[in-house]
Amino acid sequence: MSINRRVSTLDEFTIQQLRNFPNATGELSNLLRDIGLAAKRVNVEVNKAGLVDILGDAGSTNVQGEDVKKLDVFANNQFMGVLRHGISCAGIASEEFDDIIVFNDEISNHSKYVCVFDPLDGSGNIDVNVSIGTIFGVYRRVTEKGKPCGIEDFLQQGTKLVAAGYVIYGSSTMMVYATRRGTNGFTLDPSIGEFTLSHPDIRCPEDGKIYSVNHGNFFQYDEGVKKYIDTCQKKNKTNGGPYTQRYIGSMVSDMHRNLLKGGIFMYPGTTDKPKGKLRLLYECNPFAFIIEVCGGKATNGKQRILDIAPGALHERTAFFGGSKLMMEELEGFLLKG
Ligand code: P6P
Repeated sequence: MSINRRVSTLDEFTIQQLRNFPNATGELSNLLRDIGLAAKRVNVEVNKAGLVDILGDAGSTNVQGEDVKKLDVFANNQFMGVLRHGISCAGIASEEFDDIIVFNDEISNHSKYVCVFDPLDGSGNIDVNVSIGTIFGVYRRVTEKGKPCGIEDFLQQGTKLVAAGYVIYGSSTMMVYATRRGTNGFTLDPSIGEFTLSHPDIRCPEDGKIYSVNHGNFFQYDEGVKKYIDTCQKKNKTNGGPYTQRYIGSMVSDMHRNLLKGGIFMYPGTTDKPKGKLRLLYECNPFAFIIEVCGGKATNGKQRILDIAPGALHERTAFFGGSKLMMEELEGFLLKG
């Protein structure tokens, strides 16, 4: 008997969510649809990135005489543009800007949410055709509605996130987002130009056999991290292995694979960079939120990522996140040191 599975587009899904919660204002659904729209526009340009010679390199003008923007600047402008002209967002914090961007118009000042973005994470991989992604988080503003948003709206702990997600521009383009009610993945169907529900209710397997870390920094890691990596390499059929090491150098890609298949992703602090490389607000908090909604764990090695009180927009943190049992084994090594 064929299963008549109704395919939901992102718009249909978010509207259905709204129907399920009649008290909702619809602002979050609108915001997520806005992000989906911007993602589709970014996807078009990312897919052309290999044609730089024809389209012109960033900073040049292309055959149409248009200024060619760096892709991450282009991506940033797309996400900022849809949110500025939407009804749900009072302002954004982005990797591309030193300070917050306050939209400060009558409608935006009455909006309920603010967003944090890494508009195009891993953009250094574009010229070698490796998957890259957008990472975002959504907070309910804490400043008074009717007035412009402020820095305090953005320096909230990750536990205050209302939603978080990412877009992966890979072999297919997917948008994955989590709310407290669950995590769902939508694959872009080019035939209709819509994100369609392809991965309902994503759960991170409790255990896994994939560990992701940059081995190039191995000798700069703390002893506990080195001992855990050493243990991963020694896993075999008799002790829960063998493990495989997978590290693409694109957080969205590494995290997406580990989320679906089970695994652990690590960007530890090093002697050169004790707080690591990844940014708390718009890389680590969104993924920590998604991982926890999916049943996994995420810490900085000492503290739950979502509990960290941000002190600055672009502060960095060490990041360990993934399958619950793998994280608990790692934590044992970190405790011993
Ligand atoms: P490294 C990309 O530049 C990024 O911010 C993440 O997407 C990725 O996980 C990490 O840096 C890779 O850093 O130092 O291992 O090249």
